[in-house]
Amino acid sequence: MQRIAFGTVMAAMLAASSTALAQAPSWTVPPESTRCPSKWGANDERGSANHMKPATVLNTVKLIKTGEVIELAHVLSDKMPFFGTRRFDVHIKRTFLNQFSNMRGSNEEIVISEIGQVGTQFDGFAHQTHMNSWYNCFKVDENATRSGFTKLGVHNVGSLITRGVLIDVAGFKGVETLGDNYEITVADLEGALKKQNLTLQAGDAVIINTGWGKLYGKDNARYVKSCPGIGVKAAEWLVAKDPMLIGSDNWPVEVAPNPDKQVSLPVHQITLVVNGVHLLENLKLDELAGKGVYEFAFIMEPLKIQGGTGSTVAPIAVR
Ligand code: UVW
Repeated sequence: MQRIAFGTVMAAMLAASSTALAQAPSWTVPPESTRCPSKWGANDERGSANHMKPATVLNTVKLIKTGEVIELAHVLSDKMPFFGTRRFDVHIKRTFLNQFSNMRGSNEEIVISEIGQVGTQFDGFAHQTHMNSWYNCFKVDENATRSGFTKLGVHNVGSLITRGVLIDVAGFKGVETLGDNYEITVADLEGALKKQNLTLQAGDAVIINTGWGKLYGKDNARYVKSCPGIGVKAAEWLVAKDPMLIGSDNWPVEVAPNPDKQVSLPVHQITLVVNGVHLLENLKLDELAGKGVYEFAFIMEPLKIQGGTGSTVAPIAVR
């Protein structure tokens, strides 16, 4: 009788612990005690943008040899893929043809949109949280006003001019486009960099080509339904290289949905919240990858949206 009871209890305990194991999420946000203060200082709001210094600019311009400029932004229009309820509508205003002798005409437009998080877009640190807590443990509810966030606003970021490195993972794998929810591994990043004969340096703008951008504006439904990209391990590997930003030709930079169904866009938190590293999404990389431009001068400035979470941007690569 006693043996049966003991066996039953053991079986129940094993079942409970294996259920708990099966349910443990693959990644959890580190506690504030370990992620704050930021390595950039207790009151720092700039995070990885602290890499932007006069010496960074001087080193970057040394990479310009031919003067060729390659644009990395998609055109802003209502044909873009949108995440959720985001939109971008242009309404032309043919305002007047004035009656002076020179008959000067004038046109303008009203754009109904959000401009922080549409198109080729830069993510500032106010964009993502862990509950009420941002990068460097600033608190959302203490800094939210009707006219913008009073901490971590994108207007503080300024010009970003640094060495750009394209990691062409699609090229390395010999495909036009990685699979619909392929998680890029550390081995993929290392392999592509080795093939390109490059290593990462602190302060780089690291740009990852997945090939997913080929769907942009062509099959928007598939583009936003899922995407290939980096997962937790590759993100942690990249963050340890201390980049100025991490960008890609997909909508969240990271693989989506995450292979672990219990977590939602964890790379957003690893970069923006935990480590203060900016993200750059929906890049247009076909020309850069097509021409095999792996190292270049990266130049961009987010819009100065007071207290904004991000900015639509038009970065360029110059070589
Ligand atoms: C979210 O806002 C969740 O995504 P993204 O930064 O990719 O636009």
